[in-house]
Amino acid sequence: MPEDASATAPPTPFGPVPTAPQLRWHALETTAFVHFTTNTFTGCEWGYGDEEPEIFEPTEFDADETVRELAAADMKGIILTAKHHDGFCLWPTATTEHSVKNSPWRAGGGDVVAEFAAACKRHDVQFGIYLSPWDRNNPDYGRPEYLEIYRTQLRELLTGYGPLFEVWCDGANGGDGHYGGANEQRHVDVTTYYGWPTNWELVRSLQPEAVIFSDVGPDVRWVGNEDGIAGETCWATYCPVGLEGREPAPGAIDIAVAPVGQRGADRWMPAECDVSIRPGWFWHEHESPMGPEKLMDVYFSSVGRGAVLLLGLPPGPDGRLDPRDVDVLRTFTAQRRALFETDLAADAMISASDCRGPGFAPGHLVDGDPKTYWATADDVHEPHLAIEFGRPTVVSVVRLREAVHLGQRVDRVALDAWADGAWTETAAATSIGMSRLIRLTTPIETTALRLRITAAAGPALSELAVY
Ligand code: FUL
Repeated sequence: MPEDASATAPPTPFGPVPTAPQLRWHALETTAFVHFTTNTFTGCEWGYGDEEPEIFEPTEFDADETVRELAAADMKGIILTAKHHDGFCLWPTATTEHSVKNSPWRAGGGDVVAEFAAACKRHDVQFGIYLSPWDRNNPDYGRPEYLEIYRTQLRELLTGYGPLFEVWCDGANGGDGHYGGANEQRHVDVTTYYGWPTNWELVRSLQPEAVIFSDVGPDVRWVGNEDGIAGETCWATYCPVGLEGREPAPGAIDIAVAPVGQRGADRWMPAECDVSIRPGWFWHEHESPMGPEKLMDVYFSSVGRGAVLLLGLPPGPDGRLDPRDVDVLRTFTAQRRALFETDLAADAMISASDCRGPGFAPGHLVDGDPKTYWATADDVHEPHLAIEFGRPTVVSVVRLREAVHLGQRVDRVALDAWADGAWTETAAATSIGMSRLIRLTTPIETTALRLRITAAAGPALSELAVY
């Protein structure tokens, strides 16, 4: 073996690392959540389960138009509520009469899930499903029999609609409901009733490429709020904490831990930020979307902290996205693209205080290739990078990405700007992971930046971009 061969070997992974489906999911960054059911027609957020299927009549529904709009806003994946808590199924399931097959829409011959799946395929957008475990319509809900029904529904969705990128397991369980006319309270033990390990085995066997989302993963964790805000520190490593010393389960976790995760936890379970563009998840006539500036803040506090954004965009009763929501989405998209149009680091001189060897040069930080990365020797824990622009340059955002297939190695970074012959610390951040956007409160003008890194294991960064 030549003497320097070991010096150019890639770093050994540090701690847990993402699986291939998790890596693909990370790369999506922005995804959309489509909430659509009888609630769209009744004005409810949580339908009781006694809605007549006749009310589901989205006369101008066109999945292609919706998906095209979302794809144009860089939504790389779409998750559809195939069944929400009211139990109304958007596909003609064999398990219940409470579905599109008894609605006037497409004369009972329609399948919203199929139309979305096909439109996603056409527009090169990944497709995922939400299937509410809580079912306020089903007479068997709360009894063991319901589990078979739920699993049959899951199986229908997992086998009938092509590849799914994500299966979304909700933790909400409200208690009262129609339940086939019983109109009563039904409480379940969320830690045991749903038999989650069995359900997830079903997903694994039928859709091995999909990630499973819930409060406890196993692949993607709920961020712990519906505001689109990951922790300022947000580790991709996480071990869910249960309530009152009990096992954690969907619907029963300590939500204070979820936004932050834990450094040193033994699972890679990154955060997903689900937030609706509107106050509610479903369309309501008198509600308005958040503004584009707020949406930009949400982008920075989710994607900018290593999470994936799952943005709720609900169709109205005509089946189409609300023009007001579309306006916000388009403005936000244009502003975001303008902000990230020119990477000022691409033409700068980048140097590093240490380099692992050939193949790991700092030039990989700006080569636009997510597979290449700059890495240091194993025993280097506090290296720095210098970015020289060669002329005064206005900087407002810095983006960093770790080579996450090697784990989350960096503990902290500090960003210095060159001013009046000295370095001045301008910003600092903790967890990096898949993406970290450092947004300066006020843009600065400088000729050079320096990034000081503190890392638990020799860092491996795949990107440093400056805007
Ligand atoms: C929650 C549900 O109760 C809401 O209605 C919505 O679907 C949201 C995404 O998840 O737990």
